[in-house]
Amino acid sequence: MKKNIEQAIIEQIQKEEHSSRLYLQMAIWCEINGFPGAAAFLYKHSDEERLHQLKFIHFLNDREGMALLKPLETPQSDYPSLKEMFEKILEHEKFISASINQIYGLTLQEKDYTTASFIHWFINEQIEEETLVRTILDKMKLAGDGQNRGLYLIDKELGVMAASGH
Ligand code: OFO
Repeated sequence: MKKNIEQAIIEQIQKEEHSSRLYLQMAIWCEINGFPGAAAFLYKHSDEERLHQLKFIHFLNDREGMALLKPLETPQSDYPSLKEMFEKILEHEKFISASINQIYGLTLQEKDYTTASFIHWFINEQIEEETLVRTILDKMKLAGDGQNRGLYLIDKELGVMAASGH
């Protein structure tokens, strides 16, 4: 595997690990702020990011590269509202999508079609994740800002989604 692709994957491993910790910290915020459904959803999402991280690690190691773990920044721990938290999630997922697309572009440039095929799974995964977060945000907008009953119902729904594997 070319060094520049290996390096891009190592950086992606760091981003996926950060995503996992970011959502873990968000889950903690939800749990102590009375949103048990959103907490369950985000604990689960955090686990999924860890699986993404591992997927990149195993791919790199299997392709005669070597995965490296890099330092991580401290995730944001406080949020003005549940809606603003989900806006942050969408912004973060868009950032991750851009990063995945960049790696894909690099694999094509280097004619590394094996890695391109591997990255394809993540391209589809990002479409799904962004759509899911947009749907949740649309529901929150419909419920209206600060509407306790609406938020209660959305929280409940997030709990159901987490239990059913969203
Ligand atoms: Fe790894 O998909 Fe979200 O960040």
